[in-house]
Amino acid sequence: MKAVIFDLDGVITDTAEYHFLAWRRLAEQLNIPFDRDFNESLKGISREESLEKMLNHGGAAEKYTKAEKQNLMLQKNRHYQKLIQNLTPANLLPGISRLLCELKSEKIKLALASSSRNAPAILERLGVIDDFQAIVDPAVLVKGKPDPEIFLTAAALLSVSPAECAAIEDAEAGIAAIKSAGMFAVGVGHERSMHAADLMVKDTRELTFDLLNEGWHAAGVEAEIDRGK
Ligand code: B16
Ligand code: MG
Repeated sequence: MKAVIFDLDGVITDTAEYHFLAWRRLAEQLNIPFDRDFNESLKGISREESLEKMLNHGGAAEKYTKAEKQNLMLQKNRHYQKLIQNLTPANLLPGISRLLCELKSEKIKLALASSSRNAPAILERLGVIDDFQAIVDPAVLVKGKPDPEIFLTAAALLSVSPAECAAIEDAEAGIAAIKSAGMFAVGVGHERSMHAADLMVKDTRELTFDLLNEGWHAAGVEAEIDRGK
């Protein structure tokens, strides 16, 4: 394991909650039903796709022009940016600060693969931006998660091969992206949405270098058994 690639929302910090609040506010305005269960399906996917899903869910897919949709996304993002304004290092999820320190002292390279265009500002506020050697700019990607492009781009920016990377995600679309990138997938959250991960934890406080390293080696042994070695 030469590199660890992190998702942001739901892994490094709980901005997933702020996305939920901002989308719910927009949904209420548009009279679209919106609950935490539905919100799960928006995790990890882009702003544009999230809006489309939400409008479909409310039977309003054809109701808005392109320009109106741009405006709806702007409204959501403005509210979201207000909510994230007060983030501080205290908003790192439990165990993440320790994990970043452990990975740095093991000389593991770190990259960020977040679909959020607000990611650099968030890392800055959390005080960890300098820990990352690479941050993928989601604006340059052709396809979002579950496509592997974002994780493959992160590996390329770090000059490591995908097989040398582990990546941590809290969204089903993210785990699918990691697996199709040919990387070791670490899932944080409920078994229901994380079943495809190679290693699963319920909570970020369980994430340590030792756990990742052991999981990595165990998966390597299984892969060798699968190949009949
Ligand atoms: P923004 P991640 C994702 O971040 C969020 O999970 C998803 O809910 C959001 O729609 C997406 O970023 C885009 O975010 O509107 O800030 O550009 O989980 O990939 O770190
Ligand atoms: Mg996430």
